[in-house]
Amino acid sequence: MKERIRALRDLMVKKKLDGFLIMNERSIFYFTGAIGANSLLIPNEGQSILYVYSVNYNSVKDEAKNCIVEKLEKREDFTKKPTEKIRDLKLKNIGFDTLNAETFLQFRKLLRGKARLKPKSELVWNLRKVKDEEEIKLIRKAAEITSRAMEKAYEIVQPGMTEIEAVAEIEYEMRKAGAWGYAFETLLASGPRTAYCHGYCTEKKIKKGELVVIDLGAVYKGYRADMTRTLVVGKPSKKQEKIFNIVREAQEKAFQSVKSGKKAKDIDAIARNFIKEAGYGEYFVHGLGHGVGLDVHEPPTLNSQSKDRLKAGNVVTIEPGIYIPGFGGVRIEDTVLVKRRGAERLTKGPYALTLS
Ligand SMILES: [Mn+2]
Repeated sequence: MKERIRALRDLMVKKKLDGFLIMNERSIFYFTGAIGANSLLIPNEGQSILYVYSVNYNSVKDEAKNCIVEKLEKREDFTKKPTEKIRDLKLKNIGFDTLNAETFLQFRKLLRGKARLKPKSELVWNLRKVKDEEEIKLIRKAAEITSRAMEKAYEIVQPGMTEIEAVAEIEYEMRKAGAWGYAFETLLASGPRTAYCHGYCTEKKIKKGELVVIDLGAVYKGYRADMTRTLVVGKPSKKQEKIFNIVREAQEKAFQSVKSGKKAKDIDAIARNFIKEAGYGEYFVHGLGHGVGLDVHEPPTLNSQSKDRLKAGNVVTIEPGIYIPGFGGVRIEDTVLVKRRGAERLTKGPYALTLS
């Protein structure tokens, strides 16, 4: 983690910043390993300072690395101490990641023109989107737990059970396999509801012969994985099989094209053109994928507008889908590690409509 602060300081020098203020809680965790602090001030040299309200002081003090921890008293204005520090250190150009408008104005008022605040979240994202060895280890573990839960899903989904009942079993399996939490609300949609890209789960009973889309992810020590499979309870119809095979092949083709140096939009195009040529272009209604790490949706983005170029160490999802209103949908998603040559699937598991 020390290297992460050093790496940010290198970027700060290039951008002529002599300080950086971080308020995004996952980015604070990224640099310090602590959860529950309020803000982190990283001057270009010397100690970084982590500000934390008294309620979380003890835990943050125990967890935080590479910084000094300063307590904020109950109801104290959290902008006061950092601004005093900025003025003491005579910092002039401060980059920041996420401040809401109110907080930004409050900082600006207290700084009284002595320093300028500049939105520079991209500097932090440039670091966070290229995972180091430690992070890859944790995402790998999150992905293993996720894959295990997906296998379980194929075993337990039965006609007659509600979507919520199925999710209960799947989430229990994730916990038993070691999940610290869920990367997002587990989605399980059945029948026509599978045509909704974000279908959550309901009291609807799963029926024989219906498509079931399951989108789940585990958290392990702060890191996330993301995975989707589509299955049919019972015997699939010809049309279900056809759509499934198109999505499956689109996902495989896109995955095969992933490697360091490739433009994200070109990978999106490979899946998109394949689905288009199969006649279902209008039903692939979202981007191909997104970065995964401490957040479940983070840079880089894989869609037709993306300006990102993939780099070894990126962890991204590859998740083409076809959603036909009234009929249903199919999505297949894996979390994938970008390597210098090619890529590696971190989530893996059944690539079939049924387990037989
Ligand atoms: Mn996803």
